Amino acid sequence: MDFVRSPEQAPPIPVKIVVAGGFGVGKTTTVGAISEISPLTTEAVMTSAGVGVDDPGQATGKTTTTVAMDFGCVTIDRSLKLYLFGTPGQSRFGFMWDDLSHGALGALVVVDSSRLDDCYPAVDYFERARLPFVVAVNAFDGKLAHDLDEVRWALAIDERIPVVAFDARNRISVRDALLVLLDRALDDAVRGQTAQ
Ligand SMILES: Nc1nc2c(ncn2[C@@H]2O[C@H](COP(=O)(O)OP(=O)(O)OP(=O)(O)O)[C@@H](O)[C@H]2O)c(=O)[nH]1
Ligand SMILES: [Mg+2]
Repeated sequence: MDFVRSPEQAPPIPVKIVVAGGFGVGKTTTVGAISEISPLTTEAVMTSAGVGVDDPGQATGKTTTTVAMDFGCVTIDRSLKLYLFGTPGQSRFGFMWDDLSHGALGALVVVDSSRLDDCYPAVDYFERARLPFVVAVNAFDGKLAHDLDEVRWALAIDERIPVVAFDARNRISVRDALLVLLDRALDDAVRGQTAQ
């Protein structure tokens, strides 16, 4: 009997991806929209103690917040399966980001274009972490408060970092944003190899 697996039978390569961003930008929504398993979430009800501290912006119906992480997964093709780790957005949980990013191939940094000042720390974090990332601007209700060039300028995003618009509630739109990230990570890896 032959116990050697053919490439078609080999299990997909697991790849860790972080879905990060400021408070209430749509990270949990993003993971939930694409995950092929019921996503693991750690939502806690927001209390009045957060009023004036946590501004959910356009997400005025928001009643819960992530306090540890979101987890989901999606098979891209026979050779690749993504494991998605969503971060908490509130800055007081920032200490979790190092652990959640450990071993990740890259990050999808979700941005709400109407609250750019809340989104800068996430962009800054991944620039310093030297992890490939893509800035994904969540078009709440199909509209962007600023166009993509303005977002790039306001957040001082390097021209080599892709900035894309997407809809966190739409599976295909999330998939497309993740494919841009995979492309970007592959580019980085190839560039790193040729520089050696
Ligand atoms: N209308 C609209 N609502 C959205 C969209 N994306 C997210 N929401 C809503 O916005 C709220 C916040 O989304 P979440 O996915 O919880 O945001 P988050 O970034 O995970 O929030 P934290 O974990 O608290 O930082 C939820 O009530 C969503 O239903 C969108 O594209 N359009
Ligand atoms: Mg969340």
